[in-house]
Order: sequence, then structure tokens, then C-alpha cells
Amino acid sequence: MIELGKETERVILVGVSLTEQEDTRKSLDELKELASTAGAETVGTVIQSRDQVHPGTYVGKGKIDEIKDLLWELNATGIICDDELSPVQMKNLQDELDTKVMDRTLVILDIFAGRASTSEGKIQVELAQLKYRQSRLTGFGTAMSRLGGGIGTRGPGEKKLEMDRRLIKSRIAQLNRELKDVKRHREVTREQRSRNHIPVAAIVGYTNAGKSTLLNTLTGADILAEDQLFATLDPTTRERKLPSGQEILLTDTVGFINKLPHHLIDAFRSTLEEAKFADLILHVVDAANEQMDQQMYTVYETLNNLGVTDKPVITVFNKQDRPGFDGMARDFRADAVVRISAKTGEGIQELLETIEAVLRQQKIFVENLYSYREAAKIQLIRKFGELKSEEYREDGIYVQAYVPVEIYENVKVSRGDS
Ligand SMILES: Nc1nc2c(ncn2[C@@H]2O[C@H](COP(=O)(O)OP(=O)(O)OP(=O)(O)O)[C@@H](O)[C@H]2O)c(=O)[nH]1
Ligand SMILES: [Mg+2]
Repeated sequence: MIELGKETERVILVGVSLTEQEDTRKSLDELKELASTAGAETVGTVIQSRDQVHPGTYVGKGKIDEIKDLLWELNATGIICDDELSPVQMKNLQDELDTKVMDRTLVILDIFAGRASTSEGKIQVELAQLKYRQSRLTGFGTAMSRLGGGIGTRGPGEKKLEMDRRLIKSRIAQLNRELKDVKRHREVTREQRSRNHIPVAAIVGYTNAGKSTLLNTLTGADILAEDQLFATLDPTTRERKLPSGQEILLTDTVGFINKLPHHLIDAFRSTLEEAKFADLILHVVDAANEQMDQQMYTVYETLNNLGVTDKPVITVFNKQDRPGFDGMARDFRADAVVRISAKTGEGIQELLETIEAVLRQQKIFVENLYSYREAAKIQLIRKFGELKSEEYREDGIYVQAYVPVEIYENVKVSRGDS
């Protein structure tokens, strides 16, 4: 994403440590990775310990002077603050420092803008970016226009972001309308899936945990899996047979990160909600990462925010082949735990068996029109499942029910019979 012909941005990272220094340092390490993914070079870091973030300038007066000196010394072109800045903080910092001021959110939005490839992804990213900008343009005419080029000015698909306030408003309205269509389309796809009765497992996890690698290994899908944050934006769904022969659908989607911007969560809700409509969550964890506990916490928090609270979870401790792999890791929130290497295939068979076992405890929703000759199947549902409704129609018996996975093959409508 580095723009040719332009100098790479040289940034100083700024964090505020409210509790212990350690957390902030780790968070800044991650911010450094984000910055580099967005094409900026980190030339320095500044951490301030405070009881609370300074409401007007994010850091205190003394730190501002220190940053001013550093900017000059390190020949930096801007700063990135580790938290989302309020419009006031952004404006004040710009006035005080007379440099380009960015925050974590802006960088993440910028990365997303570079990654979005489907029209759905592009709409969602642009919407999130414009909403972020909108709040910073209102009343603070210059806050965003001071960005110049580079990070914070890229739109999805190479498009430069429009700066004008009035245009932003009408563009947001238009994007919202487009997003509605996208949502409808997604709902239709989901309905079709649930009508096919194929259970869906959503692969979720912190960014770079190995979600796409896992889907590739499981299904031979050809998704980009790379050692960088947010390699995946758009959901991909593939089929896979379990050892018993039953088929499931696996969906890989955008990864989570600490301090995921709320504009992104809002805009990406329909993508992120893949998990909400799944029968099962595969929670992929990079168990060779020192920050594993914090990352797992962030994933559960994000799932909570999305309203995904009642799904069975299999936690997949990944990267078993790596030296730093924590073989003792536990997850008490999960229904089952498996240790694998998505890369080498180690543990994959056990994972498949575990998916089967967990699904067996689940019920699947079916909605079928049985011919009168198939009435025995309805008996079967009555016996083992949960009959929600039954309607005698001219062309057969229309049934809605929850059935256990073991019998659902037996209650499928016969081909050419319905
Ligand atoms: N050694 C090792 N590396 C792995 C394993 N699984 C994934 N990786 C590597 O980890 C990096 C991230 O993998 P991805 O599959 O792209 O991760 P992701 O969770 O899809 O990440 P995002 O889409 O960016 O959120 C890649 O470099 C993979 O090759 C594993 O089991 N062992
Ligand atoms: Mg991925």
C-alpha cells in the first residue's frame, strides 16, 4: 500500500498507559504492525502513564513538548495515537504539534480500504470511513483536511476519499441504501442454506490466528493466508464432509482485533454476523502468541457485542508446530478444545471428530414439505426432534422442526418426491 513516488510516512506511536506499562507496550507493538501494514514506518514510541486519557489533548502538556522534540529529531512525518481520538483531541493535537495526527482507528480503516475487494466489502469500508470523517469534519473544518496524502486518505479500490461535508452526507445515505440490498442478499443466502439443512460452522478469531489457513487445509479453498493483519475481509464459505459423511459448511471471515473501531463493527455487522447464524463457532487461537489470553478475551468480547452468546464453541489452539506453542492452554468458555497445526495438518482429524461430536448435541432447524407417502418421516421427527409446526396442505405436509443431527439425513425430503 506504499504509494510509489511518495515518501514513506515516518510515524511516532503514542500510547497512554492507564494501568500497567506492559499492556500498553504490547498494544503499541500491535499498532506498529498495523502501521507497517498500512505502509508507514515506525521511528519512535512514546508512552505516558496517566490516571485517564487527557480529554483535550490525549496526552498531557509535558508529553506534547516531548513529542514535538522527537518529531524534529527523528524527522517524523506524523504521529499515531493508540486509541480513537475525539474530534477535539485530534484538532488540538494538530494545532499543538503542527504535524499529521492519526489514530488506531484511522489506520485500521485504511488497511480495510486497501483490502476490500467485493462490492459488499467496499461499501462497508467506505461507509465506516465516511462516518469516522463526518464526525471529525463537523465543526472542525480543518481536522481531516490536514491529513494531506497517505494513511487516512485512501478509499476502497484506489479511490481517493471525498472531503466535502455535504457530499459525505449524501454519499452515506446512498451507501446505507446499498448496504440494505447487500443485507437482503446475505439473508437470502442464509435462508437457502438453512433450507438445505447443512450445518454451518463459523471460523472466528483474532486477526492472524490462522483462520484462512484452517479453511484452506480443511476444504482446499484457495484463500489468501498471510502473515499480516486483516488478510481476510470478505467471508468465504466452503463445504466439507465430516468423517461420518455428513456435510458441513465452513465460513471464514474478517478477524477481530483489540479496540476494533465501532464504525467498522457497525458497517461490517452483516459480515460479522455470520457467526450469529452459525450452528457452531470454531474459535481459532494462535497459541504460539504471547498475547493469546488477551486475544481470546477480545474475541469473546466482540462476539458478545455482536450478540453471539448462545452458540457452542470449539476452541482450536493453532500453530502447534511453532516453538512457542502453549500446550497447557485452556479455555473454560469453550464446549470443547482441540490442538492443531492448520499448516501441517496435525490434529485436523481430531478437530473433525470434535465438530461431529458437538454438532451431534445440536439440533438443526428443518423446514420441509413432505408428500403424504413420507409421513413416516414426520413420525421420526416427533419421536426424536421437536416439531414446531405441521400443516396439512393439498400438496403434502408442511413441517417446521428441530431435529438432532443423527436423524436429519433420515428425514430429508426424497428427491423428486416433493
Ligand atoms: N507455523 C504455523 N503457522 C501458521 C499456522 N496456521 C497459520 N499460520 C500462519 O499464520 C499466518 C496467518 O494465517 P492466516 O490463515 O492468514 O490467518 P487469519 O486468521 O486468516 O488472519 P486474518 O485474515 O489476517 O485475520 C500465516 O503466515 C500462516 O501461514 C500453523 O498451524 N503453524
Ligand atoms: Mg484470513
